[in-house]
Order: sequence, then structure tokens, then C-alpha cells
Amino acid sequence: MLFSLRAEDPAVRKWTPRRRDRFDFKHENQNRLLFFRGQKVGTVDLPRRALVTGITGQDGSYLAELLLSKGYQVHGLVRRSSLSSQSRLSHLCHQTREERLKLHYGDLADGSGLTNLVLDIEPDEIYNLAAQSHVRTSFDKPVYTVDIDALGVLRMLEATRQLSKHRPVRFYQASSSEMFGNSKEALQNESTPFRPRSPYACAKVYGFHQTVNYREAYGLFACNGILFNHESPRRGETFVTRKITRAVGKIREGLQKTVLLGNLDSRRDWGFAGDYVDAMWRMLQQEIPEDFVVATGTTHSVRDFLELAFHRVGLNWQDYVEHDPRFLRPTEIDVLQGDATHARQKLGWTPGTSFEQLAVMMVDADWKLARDEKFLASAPRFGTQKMENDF
Ligand code: NDP
Ligand code: GDR
Repeated sequence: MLFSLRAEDPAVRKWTPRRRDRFDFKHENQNRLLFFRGQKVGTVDLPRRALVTGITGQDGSYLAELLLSKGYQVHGLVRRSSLSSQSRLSHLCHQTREERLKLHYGDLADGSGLTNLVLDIEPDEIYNLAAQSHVRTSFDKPVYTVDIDALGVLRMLEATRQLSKHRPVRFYQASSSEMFGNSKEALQNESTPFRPRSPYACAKVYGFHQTVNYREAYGLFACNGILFNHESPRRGETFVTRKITRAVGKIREGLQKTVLLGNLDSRRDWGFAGDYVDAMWRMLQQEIPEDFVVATGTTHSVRDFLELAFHRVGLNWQDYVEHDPRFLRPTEIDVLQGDATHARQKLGWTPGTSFEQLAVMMVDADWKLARDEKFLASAPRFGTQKMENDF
């Protein structure tokens, strides 16, 4: 690992560290003190270390970029799978020196593995983004969703608490606007009551309360970001905005004829993921840990998004969209709209991308992707089988 040594003892100034020299670190506030043979010999200027669970996901990839740009050493938790899940990170893996970005196998289902990893890495900041994040899927996989999205948070909090006995550490929990459910309040903020309407939302409510509980019970620096929907060209392809922009690109290029959708009337507060990871980071830089709503403050329907997305490529959405009841949910949230006043006032955070800019950004990226796919379609390749329960 690269680090610079600020030696306080003149003898140490002449000392050139060798690989076999044994030295120990102790932490005092945010400083790392260097001890050699029991004597305090200096302060080590190591880069700050962050551990990001869910680093292979949409938010994880943007957060990793942000933290690397701020000089952090970034450690990411990656689920073991037979094929690589690093497509959203591949540009970073190429650009970043190996000691700045380190990936570790791990799973939110494996508590002892998480604790060992956290104690081993000794991160200054932990961002818990990993989750089964699809609301519709949570109705079909409720127990698994609760295991990862609720108990997984508890496992991460326990691991963090173990580390906090030895050194300071800060924890971010990816909480969700889904927790508000069909709220009676037109705008939802930090004091709006939760009324969850899916297994996913129930699990997130549990994770939220445990995070608050660890803050209050153990004095852990732990924050919930209550983030409203945020999208990007890296959004998973079964979330509605990306499903639409992928279809727009393919329809425009003649690779697809129609798109099947569920409820077009639901309204969401949609922002850009790249803006939202900045709010996560800002939360962990505060003096006092708190929870924050992160949102644009505007709300639009799925229909509005269709209008903008198809218009961008000169098509009328009504000619291409078909209704499919498989994409409806047993319980739906009709409208969400966040009030991020607290984040604006305390964190100095404001969204930088409008709904219109977001739709254009996503359509342009997916139109290009469709053109590339069309070009490659002439080359021989192997297909994949569609999942029966992919919503
Ligand atoms: P994604 O679905 O894109 O990413 C989820 C990440 O979690 C992936 O890296 C995935 O790994 C990982 N993961 C899933 N299960 C496990 C597990 N058992 N162990 C370890 N890792 C696992 O989600 P987003 O990036 O969009 O969201 C990030 C977080 O923010 C999630 O917790 C989500 O619930 C929450 N959230 C998201 C919002 C949004 O609008 N995007 C809004 C509010 C909250 P793999 O690549 O292997 O699948
Ligand atoms: P959401 O996002 O459930 O809000 O959760 P999603 O994009 O899945 O749905 C948004 C709205 O669109 C409607 N819809 C469809 N949704 C999907 N996925 N597929 C369809 O075909 C379709 N047709 C209509 C839905 O009914 C819904 O009303 C996202 C996730 O990122 C969560 O992890 C996060 O916590 C919340 O946002 C905030």
C-alpha cells in the first residue's frame, strides 16, 4: 500500500521502512498513529477507506467513481457468481490502480463472513447498498428479500459495531421512499410516517429502524438516506424507466416491435443516480449522524416518461405500448414526491438533473446501445433464455 509518513521522532526520519518491519496502527479520531516497537513514531497519512456493498449495482458503480475521485481507497463486496457481475465497474477496473479499488467476495446472507471482512478491511466509511432491490420481485421472493434487505442490514450493523469497538467508523444505510407507501401527506419528508406496501418496503423499514437503533443504543455514526427513485443509463433493465428506454432504442432500430407494461398511472419522484450518490457521501461527512430524504421534489407518471422517451426518437408511444397485467403489483403505491429541504439545508445538496434531462440521457445511451447491437447482430453469437419470473 502507498502512504506517506509524517514522522515526529527525528530518528524515524532516517528510518526506511522495509517489508518485514513490524509496525502497528492505532486510531485517534480520524488520525492513524503509527507505533514501532511500542513507541509512537508518527502519523500515517493513509487514504480514507470505504467499503461499499452492492458495488456492482447502479448506485455502487457511481459511488465508487465518486469516492475514487475524492482519493479514497474503495473496497467493494461482490456476490460470487459463475459469470462476472462487474460490467458497471469495468471502466473503473481499467482506469484505477489495483491498490485503489479492491473487490472481495461476500454476501449479505453470510454474517460471519461480513464481520471478518469488515474487521479485516477496517474501513472509515461503510455504504450498505446491497439489496434485492426490485419491488415487484419481492412479492414472489418475500422471504429471500427480507433475509437480504432486513436481516442483511442487521448483519452489516453488527459487523460495523464490532469494528467500532476498536476504531471510528461511519455507516450509511440505503433506505427507500417505498417505506412511505401510500402516504397521506402530499410531500414526504423525514417525519412522514411509514406505511409500507410490499415485502421489499417492509424489509427496508426494518433496516431503517435498526440503523436508528444502533445509532441510539451504541452511539454508532449511522445514517439512513431515504432516497426516492433514481435512474441512469446504468439502471437495471427491469425497472420501468430503463425498460422503456431500452425498448425505445430497440424499436427505433427495428430490433423490437412493442413493449409490455403494467400501471402507467403511478407517479414517482425520479432523479439521476449520479446526483444521489453525492448526497450519500455528504451524509457521512456531517458532525452528527442523521437521516435525510433525497429527492427532486417533482413527480411524474410512467405515461409522462413514455411521452418524453418516445418523442426523443420521433415516435408516438401509443403505437408501441401494450398492457400486460403480469407487471401489475398486488399492492401499488400511486404517488411519491419527496421534500429534500433538510438535505438542502444541512448537506448543501440539490439535484443537478431534471426529469427531462434524465429521460434524454437514458434514451440517447440506449439508442446508441441498440445501434451497436444491430451492428453486432450480424456476427454469430450465443443467446440467453428469458427468465419466466423476470418482471
Ligand atoms: P441494484 O439492484 O442496481 O444493485 C443491487 C446491488 O446489491 C448489486 O450490486 C447486487 O449484486 C447486490 N446484492 C444483491 N443481493 C446481494 C447479496 N445477497 N449479497 C451481496 N450483494 C447483493 O440497486 P441500486 O443500485 O439501484 O440501489 C442500491 C440500493 O439503494 C439498494 O439497497 C436499493 O434497495 C436502494 N434504493 C434504490 C433506489 C433507486 O431508485 N435506485 C431508491 C431507494 C433505495 P449483483 O450485481 O450480484 O446482483
Ligand atoms: P419502484 O421502481 O417499484 O418504484 O422501485 P420500478 O421502476 O420497478 O416501478 C416504478 C413504477 O412503474 C410501474 N410500472 C412498472 N414497473 C416495472 N418494473 N415494470 C413494468 O413493466 C412496469 N409498468 C409499470 C410500477 O408499477 C411502479 O409504480 C424502485 C427500486 O429502485 C427500489 O429499490 C427503490 O427503493 C424505489 O425505486 C424507490
